[in-house]
Amino acid sequence: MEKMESLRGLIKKALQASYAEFVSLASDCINLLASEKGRIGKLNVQGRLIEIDPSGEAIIIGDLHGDLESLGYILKDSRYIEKAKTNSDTLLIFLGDYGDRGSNSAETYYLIMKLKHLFPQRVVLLRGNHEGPRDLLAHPHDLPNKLRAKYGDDGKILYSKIRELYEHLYTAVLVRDFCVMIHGGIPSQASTSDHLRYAHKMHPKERHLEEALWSDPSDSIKGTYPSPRGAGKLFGENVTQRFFKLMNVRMLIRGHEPTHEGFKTNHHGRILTLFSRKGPPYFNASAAYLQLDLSSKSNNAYEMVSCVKKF
Ligand SMILES: [Mn+2]
Repeated sequence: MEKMESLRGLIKKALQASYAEFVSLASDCINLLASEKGRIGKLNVQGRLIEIDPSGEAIIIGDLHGDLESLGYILKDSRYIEKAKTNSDTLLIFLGDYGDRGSNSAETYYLIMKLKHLFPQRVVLLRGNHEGPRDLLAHPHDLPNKLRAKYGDDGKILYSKIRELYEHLYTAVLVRDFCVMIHGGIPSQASTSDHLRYAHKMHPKERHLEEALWSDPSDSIKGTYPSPRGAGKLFGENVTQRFFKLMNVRMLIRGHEPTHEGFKTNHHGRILTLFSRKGPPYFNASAAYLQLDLSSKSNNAYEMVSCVKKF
């Protein structure tokens, strides 16, 4: 099979997968994630935190929200499938928010699970607020309707499987001495890295998970402020600095906010936001992904602009 055809083949499969294929992929993916603990290739898994050493390369993808076309573009442009097949150790890291809003939520889920299944040691799936815990799920949440429209009553079973998958998605990635990746923002009350690692177990008693999935940075406040989203918080630069000291990092890479250019910076470049989808309801001019050298000595996003791939 030609290399480029295999990406095309994967996308075709995502569009045409039967209920039986989809549900069995979801089960496999849940079992795979449930079994991940300790050292897996370059990944070191404890709780819902993945730690990696600052070496090698990563392709980092922000919110997709059902935009299969943009995901296909990123995989093609980054030559990710070819790299993964030829044993390169390039990581593919998704920052969460896979479904809802776009026209291909079901297919996007199929493809991200398929990638995890094909390259388990090289694909990381973070949890977004659209994959939140049962008491705190984002709206609009049209994934169940999309599954029902495509698979009929079987779509309901498929949806409950995907809800089960949410419980296994990761809260954060820590690249030691460099950066942390989280869907939304910083857990402002965290006083140890375990608060990130086990945020899923402490929820809803503690708000670490809620803030990780929902919060947004603000350049005009100190401390935290209630978020207009109704969950999570707005957090100022002093909160970011305190957390960076705790985690021994100098940058946060996140998704969660739509941006007109596909990316934006906050807190003097210490926070980089990626938005990797196009179309309604935001109609952003560009989307972007990040091709990052994990051994980078960059101190802020301004020094990483050449790694931001706009499309
Ligand atoms: Mn989000």
